[in-house]
Amino acid sequence: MSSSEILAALGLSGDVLSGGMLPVRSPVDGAVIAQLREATVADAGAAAAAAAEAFKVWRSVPAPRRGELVRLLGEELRAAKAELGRLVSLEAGKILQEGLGEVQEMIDICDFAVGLSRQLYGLTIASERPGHRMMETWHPLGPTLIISAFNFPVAVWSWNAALALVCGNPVIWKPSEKTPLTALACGKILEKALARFGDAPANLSQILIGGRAVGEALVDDERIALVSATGSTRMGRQVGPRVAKRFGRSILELGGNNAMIVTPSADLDLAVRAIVFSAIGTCGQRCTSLRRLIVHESVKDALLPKLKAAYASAPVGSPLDAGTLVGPLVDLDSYHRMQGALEAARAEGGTVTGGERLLEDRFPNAAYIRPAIAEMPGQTDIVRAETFAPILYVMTYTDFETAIALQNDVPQGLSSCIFTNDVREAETFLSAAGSDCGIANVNIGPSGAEIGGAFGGEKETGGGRESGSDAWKAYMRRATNTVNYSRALPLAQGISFDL
Ligand code: UN1
Repeated sequence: MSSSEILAALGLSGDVLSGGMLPVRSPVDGAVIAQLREATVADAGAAAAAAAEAFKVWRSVPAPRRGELVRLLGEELRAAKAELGRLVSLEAGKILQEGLGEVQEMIDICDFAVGLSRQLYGLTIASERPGHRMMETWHPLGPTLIISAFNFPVAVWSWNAALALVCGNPVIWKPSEKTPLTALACGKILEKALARFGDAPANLSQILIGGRAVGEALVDDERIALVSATGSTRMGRQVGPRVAKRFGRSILELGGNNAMIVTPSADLDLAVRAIVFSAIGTCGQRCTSLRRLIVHESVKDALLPKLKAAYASAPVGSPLDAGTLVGPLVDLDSYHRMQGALEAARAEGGTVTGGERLLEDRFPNAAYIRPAIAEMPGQTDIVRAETFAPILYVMTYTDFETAIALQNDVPQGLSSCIFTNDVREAETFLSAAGSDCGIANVNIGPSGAEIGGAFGGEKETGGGRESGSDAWKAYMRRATNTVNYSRALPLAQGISFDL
């Protein structure tokens, strides 16, 4: 299937794809597959105003009815899974299996959100006053801006959109400039669901393709109640304070520098499989990708040769070809950043295996690389930085406390894991004195989280939580209500205030 056939199958063709100033390049071969028109700052203001209007209607639609829209979205996504998965591959460069997995993640969150739409419950709380009842009510918050990154171009939108929509909030989506086509395709899919739904307000969902100026205008707009931004820590450092300045709310999903501790009792075969998937899957471009391996010195010699053999034999190639496990980096800039990091690793005393460019003859404008392993003398500066590429830094430890200290001694705090069959080590890792990350796993890798749990992390990862558990609460405002059904007016704290 050619790129135009995939796009046409998703309802994208003609004028929408040409005539603009924003070139969309496929990481598969670097070819320009569309030339899109970008939104302006004025468009951003108009979108915020339209979302505010839509909110006035949508907030009063009963939540289970709002859930019906998301149920229909889930149905349309099921119908479009093959094509959308393929477009994700084409536009983001991840292998088809992972493109399809990403669409499945969208379907899963829709299912979750539909159930949630019949819950969204608050508490009743014991009142200290006779004849009084206290309770919490959760109300829609307001227009929600979703800023998403290229690496999960559609799933991250759906985590936010599915929850925001059932919670009663209109959504505006500013996708990565590297992956606007998948966003437009999702827009078409949602349009189908909206048509079947029937009476949703206009502009319940809007997509703005644009750069920084458009993003900034939306981030600063007081009509946007919630900004959910996924991307680099650098981006979050700008977005977070700007939203806070106007007392808006934000959910930040920023960098990760995820580690695995491999202990002497670990099942090494299991560990190797988990390392390979989480370190080289998505070509190391997940925010949950494994970047640091903290291995007990007694097992390093058993583990590393197995790992190096797996790295050497992992098929690198077009993500659309069956059998490929490692697709390209998103672009050549990423390739250069990866080389810079490997140079720094060498300068800091590391020994690097892999990392070289591949398939340059066939794909001169694309960035295929052999994933790299860098054996480091310790947790040096480059190890503490997130490089969005498949570089696995390997360090050793002798005592368990040092392993946990190394795990935590980075600025980021997204995901982490331990491979051990020792219950004391496992529980210590999960305890208050263990991993400081938002995600901490035992005997599975740090990436590939299910949607049922809250997703996000601490420190420079930004502190936000999306997806499952009670992450929905960030999309709603809480009201505490006290109702007096007595004929008296007792005051709290026993205060007497009689005239
Ligand atoms: C991301 O990389 O931005 O846990 C999200 C995972 C996926 C989501 C990653 N479910 O790896």
